[in-house]
Amino acid sequence: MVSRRNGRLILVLGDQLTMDAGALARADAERDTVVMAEVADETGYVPHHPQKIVLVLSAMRKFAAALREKGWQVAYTRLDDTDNTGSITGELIRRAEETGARSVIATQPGEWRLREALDGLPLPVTVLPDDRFLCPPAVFRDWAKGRKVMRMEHFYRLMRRRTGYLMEGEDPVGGKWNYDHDNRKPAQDDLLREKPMQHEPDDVVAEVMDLVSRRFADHFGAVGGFNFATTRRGALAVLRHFVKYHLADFGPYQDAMLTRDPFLHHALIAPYLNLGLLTPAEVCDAVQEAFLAGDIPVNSAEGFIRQIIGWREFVRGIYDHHGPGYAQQNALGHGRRLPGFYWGAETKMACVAAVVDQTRAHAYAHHIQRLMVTGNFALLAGVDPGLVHEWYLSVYADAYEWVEAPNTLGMSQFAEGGVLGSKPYVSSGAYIDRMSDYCRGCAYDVKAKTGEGACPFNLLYWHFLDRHRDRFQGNARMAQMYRTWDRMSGERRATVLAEAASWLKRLDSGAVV
Ligand code: FAD
Ligand code: DLZ
Ligand code: SF4
Repeated sequence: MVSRRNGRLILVLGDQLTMDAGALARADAERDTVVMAEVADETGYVPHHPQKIVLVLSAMRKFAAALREKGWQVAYTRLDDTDNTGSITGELIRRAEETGARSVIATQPGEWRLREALDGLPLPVTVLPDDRFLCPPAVFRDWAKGRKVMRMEHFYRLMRRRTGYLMEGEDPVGGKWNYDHDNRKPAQDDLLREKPMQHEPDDVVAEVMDLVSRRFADHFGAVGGFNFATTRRGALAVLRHFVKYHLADFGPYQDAMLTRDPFLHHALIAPYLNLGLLTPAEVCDAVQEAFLAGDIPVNSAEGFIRQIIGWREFVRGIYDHHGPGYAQQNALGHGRRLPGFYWGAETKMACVAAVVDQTRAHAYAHHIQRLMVTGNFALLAGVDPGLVHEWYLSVYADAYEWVEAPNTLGMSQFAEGGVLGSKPYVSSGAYIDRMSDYCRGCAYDVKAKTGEGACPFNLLYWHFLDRHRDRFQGNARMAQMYRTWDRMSGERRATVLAEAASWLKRLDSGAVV
């Protein structure tokens, strides 16, 4: 390592792999040293899916090589290096001693945990905003000021106006802000659906796969079947594939679920956006361009752009705005332990089994599977949201706390008490039956509300509403549900609650349910 006494250390974290953003954009290749480090603290804060670790480490190694090709001095630490200190701050201190650099420039880390660690570093650190996001922190702060509840739909309109995506002057294209009314079609088997791109492991990926399968053999999931792009070029190819083959049908089928097709018309780009291999702006540009060329219906283009400039930017703002400790919230006081079937133990619920199986195989499930199957079940059953959070943060290739925690604790588990969503996302089995083919192959009967073989989602739905009556019965959006519950005879309500309680008891006993 060349000594660079007048230079600075430029920290590039595993999810900051963007050439011309943040700290890298302001650094000087002639005198600064880029620090990248594979460290046990990052590979171990949750039991990440092995494919996620392979993805992050392979992408980091290739990004470091690309930086060196451009003339940067990169101090890169591999996980197995004998002098690896095991933490990002430890590696910065070691590299400062080695190079003589006396200060650090960093792009703000996504997670509060690392932001706080950098604050405690015994070196001067300049933390620059992460300018890959489309909404600057000050704009979100202004928008959020004084709001007790924050609704994505309101924020989204601000973002449409700021970015100009799908706008005609001051008005949204086609006259409506949201075309979801035209979406939400159930899935149909479609043998002609284009399959996801294949990414054959090259030498770098193969080496990391070997490392990860040795070191993380006890984690949920296997490295085999790894099928992610690990470079910017590969990520751009995935984006182009999506726009060409799937974007047109994205809107109508985004809520649909099929046992044998985990991907349907989804984009599969979240891992790349979150690593920095793609930027949100270029993704939206590609979608808008296809729309303007006349290839894409407005409901698909709008629905997709909303996910990026709406939901993705919104959850980032919420996470930042809340401050540290977001993941410790538990407004509903739920405390059940996470059932073993989330980690692959047997369950008779075909929907849960299908989502967990594909999660293990691909480190992927789409939004409605996360929200309305595994998330819905955990909420209905009253699982400790901290454990649910840890599961989502572990098992998905796109999972980073800033995006995962608001989705899990805020949207899915109602653990922050309704700041992000006006009502909990709970449903009985009927919703899953309408949107998927899961119920056809299930040991339970989705039509049965009580009795032998009744779908657990049906029982637990009423159990949830009943046990949280004080909190939710005044919520206008839930009034209809309580009216339906109250119209049932006292005897029927007692049967539902007793059967739900006994089902939960079997769950807690470890029986296969
Ligand atoms: P598509 O369905 O094709 O959507 C396109 C893009 O929109 C995604 O790539 C993503 O960047 C963005 N997007 C869509 N919905 C959201 C959302 N709610 N929040 C933020 N961005 C969104 N997304 C993550 O990126 N990381 C996570 O850790 C994560 N955890 C989640 C946990 C739960 C409980 C839930 C309900 C959702 C979570 N999401 C998370 C949001 C969403 O499920 C994923 O972004 C999406 O499934 C990724 O697959 P895709 O790229 O095929 O997305
Ligand atoms: C997710 C992850 C993993 C598995 N490993 C590393 C690593 O070894 N080194 C690194 O710099 N980053 C890694 N990451 C991404 C970080 O966890 C991520 O930067 C923080 O969660 C902040 O968002
Ligand atoms: Fe899931 Fe109930 Fe349908 Fe079975 S019957 S797949 S448990 S919703």
